[in-house]
Formats: sequence, structure tokens, C-alpha cells
Amino acid sequence: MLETLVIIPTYNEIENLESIVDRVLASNDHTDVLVVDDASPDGTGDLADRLAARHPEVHVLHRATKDGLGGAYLAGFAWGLERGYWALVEMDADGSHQPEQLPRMVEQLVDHDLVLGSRWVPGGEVVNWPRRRLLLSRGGNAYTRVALAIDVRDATGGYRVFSAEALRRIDLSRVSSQGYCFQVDLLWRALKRGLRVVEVPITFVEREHGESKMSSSIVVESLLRVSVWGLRRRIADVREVMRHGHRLPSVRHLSHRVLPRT
Ligand SMILES: Nc1nc2c(ncn2[C@@H]2O[C@H](COP(=O)(O)OP(=O)(O)OP(=O)(O)O)[C@@H](O)[C@H]2O)c(=O)[nH]1
Ligand SMILES: [Mg+2]
Repeated sequence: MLETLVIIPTYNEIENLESIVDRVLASNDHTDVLVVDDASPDGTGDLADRLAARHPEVHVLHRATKDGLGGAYLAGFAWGLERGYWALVEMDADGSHQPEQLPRMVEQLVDHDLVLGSRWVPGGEVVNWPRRRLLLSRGGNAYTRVALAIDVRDATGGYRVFSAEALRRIDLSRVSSQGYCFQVDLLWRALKRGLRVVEVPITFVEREHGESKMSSSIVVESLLRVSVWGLRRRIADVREVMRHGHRLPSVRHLSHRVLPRT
């Protein structure tokens, strides 16, 4: 049977973890959960161990110190690839990503390599975000689209499904970005390799419990790195024209399409 692994990174999510794990298991068949906890001081790691003792589908990876969302996902991907999962999912612990919307995303792996849960395609929505966060997300995505010359509407979202094959083709050993930038980094690598990417509308709900780990340094990291990647691509393009008389294949039109909401 082809199994899916939902990777949930946690740092101080004790109020949210049990509910999200229960919802994943209730709404998804043939699906395991891997909690990647960075020694949360609030005891999230112990709760994860208790959930694993209760449900054979739940596994836990304990890391010694808080080392960022990107590092937690890379450790989770390595764990899942080693064990032969077919689909690997990124999902926040805070209830922002609805586990009930996952089956429709996983279905898309039949003819795609990377499925992006998208807030900014028709049918996608955000519930309970302050205006400041809406502006930040829309502005960040608009800048990313222009800088990288891509069509993806939600390049920074953290609700995604990768095929195992897609993760093997992305050179994960060279990814060092954190925060939102980690998401753009993986997407950019996938597009450059010609992987088939699709956006599926999702309903993103602001967390009710616990604290966001978003910070201004995450935004600055993203802005700088995206600018550098865009610049590098343009320089590579000019070189290609000078050497071979034509541009690099357009990443914009390679393989991205938006799925309508049903
Ligand atoms: N293991 C691990 N998990 C983390 C770390 N930082 C954040 N997380 C988890 O990553 C997920 C997303 O973090 P949030 O704080 O919700 O950040 P966000 O979703 O980018 O920001 P908001 O939109 O404000 O919620 C949550 O499940 C966090 O617990 C970290 O350093 N290590
Ligand atoms: Mg969140």
C-alpha cells in the first residue's frame, strides 16, 4: 500500500498537537504522522510520545535544540524517505492547515510532483488574519513572483505534498533557508528541475492557541535570498543568450497550473 507521511514540526504546541494529530488520522487513510519536536520547553515532545504510544501511526523525532522550521522538515524528509513513504506532507501544528483538505491535495500526486496548498488562488481563503499579516503575505508573494518571474500565487505557504521522487530530485543537502524562505527555496528548486507543480485552494485559519514564531528576521532572510536567486537566474539567462543564442527554458511556463475548487 502507498503510504503518506504527514510531518508536523513543533515548538511549544502543547495546546494544539493532540487535536491536529486526531484530525489527520480521522480524515486520511493510509497515513502516518511524524512529529518533529525541538525540545519544546512546554512538554510538547512528551505529549507526542504519549500520542505515539496510543496510535501506531504516530512517530516522533526529538531534536536536542530549537533549530528552525527548515531544519526540522529536512530531518523529517530524511526519516520518511528512508522508510519508503510515497507522499510526504508539510503541515503546521497550530491548526492553520486543515487536515480534512489533505485527501484532495494528495490525489493530485497522480500527475504532479509537488502540490501547494494555496491561499491566493480562486477558492483559497484566509480566516482571522489581521490586515498586517494579509498585506505581508500578499506583498511577499507579489515580490517573489516578480523577482523569480514565476506564476505561483502562494509560494510561501507551508501546507504542501511532495512525492518521494520529487524530494529525491531536489538537492536537499544544499537547502539552508529557514522560515518562509525555506518554502520558496524548495519550490524554486522544484520549478528549476522541471517538476510538475499544482496549486490547490485551501482555507488557512489563524492559530487560536500558542504563539507564532514569525519574526522580522524571517521576512528579511526571505527578501534577500529571493532577490539573489532572481538576479542569478537573470545573469544565467544573459550568459545562455551570449553562448547559445537563446534563453534558458522559462521557469514561468514549465509546469505550474492552478486547480479550480470543486
Ligand atoms: N521543530 C520545530 N518546529 C518549529 C520551529 N519553529 C516553528 N516551528 C513549528 O512550525 C509550524 C509553523 O510555525 P508558526 O509559529 O505557526 O509560524 P507560521 O505558521 O510561519 O506563522 P504564523 O502564520 O504566524 O502562524 C508550527 O507547527 C511551529 O510549532 C522550530 O524551530 N523547530
Ligand atoms: Mg502558524
